[in-house]
Amino acid sequence: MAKGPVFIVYGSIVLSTLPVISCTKVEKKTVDKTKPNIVVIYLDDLGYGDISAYGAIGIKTPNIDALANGGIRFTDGHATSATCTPSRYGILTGVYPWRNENAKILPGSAPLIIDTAQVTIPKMLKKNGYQTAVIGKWHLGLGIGDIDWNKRIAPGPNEVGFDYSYILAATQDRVPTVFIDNGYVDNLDSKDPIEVSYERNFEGEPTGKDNPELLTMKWHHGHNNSIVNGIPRIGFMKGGQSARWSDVDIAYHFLDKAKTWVKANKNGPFFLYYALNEPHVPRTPNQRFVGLSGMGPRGDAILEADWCIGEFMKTLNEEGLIENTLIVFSSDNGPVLNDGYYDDAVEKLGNHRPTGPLRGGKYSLFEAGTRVPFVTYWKGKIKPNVSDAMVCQLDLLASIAKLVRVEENTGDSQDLLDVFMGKSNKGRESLILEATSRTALRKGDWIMIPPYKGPAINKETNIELGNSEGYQLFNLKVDIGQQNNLTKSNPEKLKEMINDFVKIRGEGYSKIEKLELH
Ligand code: NG6
Ligand code: CA
Repeated sequence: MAKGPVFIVYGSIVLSTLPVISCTKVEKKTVDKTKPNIVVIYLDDLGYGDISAYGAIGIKTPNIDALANGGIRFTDGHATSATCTPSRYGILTGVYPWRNENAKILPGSAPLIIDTAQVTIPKMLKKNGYQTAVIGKWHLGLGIGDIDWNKRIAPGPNEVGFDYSYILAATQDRVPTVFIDNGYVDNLDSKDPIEVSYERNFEGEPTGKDNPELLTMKWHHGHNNSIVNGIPRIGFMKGGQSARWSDVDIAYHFLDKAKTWVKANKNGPFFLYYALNEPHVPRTPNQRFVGLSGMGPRGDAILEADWCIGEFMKTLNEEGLIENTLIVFSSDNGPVLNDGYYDDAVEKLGNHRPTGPLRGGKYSLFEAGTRVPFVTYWKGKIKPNVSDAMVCQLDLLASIAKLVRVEENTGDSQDLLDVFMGKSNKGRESLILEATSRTALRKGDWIMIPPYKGPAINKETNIELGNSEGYQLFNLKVDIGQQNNLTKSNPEKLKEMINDFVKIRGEGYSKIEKLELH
């Protein structure tokens, strides 16, 4: 929380033109220019083609566009993974998620997967005088197993560097459907304790599977356990009635918390990880946004998130923080339409292409799995531009360390501060991409996907996963849609890519079946 008095801050030029008023004491706060505020705005399952600044035609996202067009719009920016938990692990720790075998999509009751001794962006910044907060979706586990949701839940975000945490534990479709405020379930009535299980139902509690008559949203695959607000979820819960969230108010609630926290910490420096839940399932836009996109709840949820970002930016502006705040905007993985509920995402899509020109989607090793909207914005400091440099969310840790002049690196995270600031176009040379524990190598314009067993297309989500019996090699410069497998015509390149891949992946590669190269 804010400490000390609130000072009026004048830039030196303005100050020198001010008339000297003898009896008014003007206190000048020295703004530490080496310590700007940093805000990461992180969406959930937003695709490369989902916002107008990235080419969407059927949907208008003016507030995200303002960031993208007023900052650097990266065309080759990546999440570390094609699903949530590993990407969030990567962005906060600067470590490849495939190094941590627990960095997989987690149930709501899973233990914390970040080691409390590990470096994280908030921890590094906190040590250097920052106030730090996470508001929104967590999905990195809590506690050490067997959580009692009626007591303080720890370790969690507060134990890995966040001074303040206001989160939903996992996902909107997983229990417990409650907010957690600095480790305590918010609004919990001790006379109605909350119980959670991912193994079995609590006696007498209705489920999506057995009680379809109670549902306001129908499940398509998975999502047939406990029912909260008419929506069937993953996992079982009981009690905690007063603490249960209202699905249609989640976006507002997090926005409100984010604005309040920024105002209370405006004297900075601060780091806010604002992790919106949209457009992840179940898509429950507030009434104000229902029907606005013409694409059903998925499109409406994107418009709602865009509006929240606009409101949040207004707060930064009103508080005079906009010129001293670096904003990073991105998404945790690529898009999916049918992720387990009937919500018209497929039926009402029209001409909209959530993946833009890319192949695959969430869960996929093809580009649309990890290539996501990625923007850096800093009014007055970053000149608007478009960058084709390859960058990854993994690189924020080392780059932010450089920005605030501290020595910190993890080996995996690369210092790309100049690229993020628009001073250089030299991004990463190579990057390991991950999707549901499978990995591939990106190097320059090339991507090599090793052979993986498993279906080519997931029948439920209808997404091409990137599995194939043989190696796949694409040159993205001429084939962004990954249509031409060049393994046969470029055996030398393939060999080089396999060698580099094995060098980085090490023993993890043993899981992959090596096929003969012809
Ligand atoms: C999957 C869920 C999906 C979503 C995903 C996590 C089923 C059938 N599917 O297991 O709906 O919750 O996990 O998404 O249950 S993520 O964006 O948090 O990675
Ligand atoms: Ca996600």
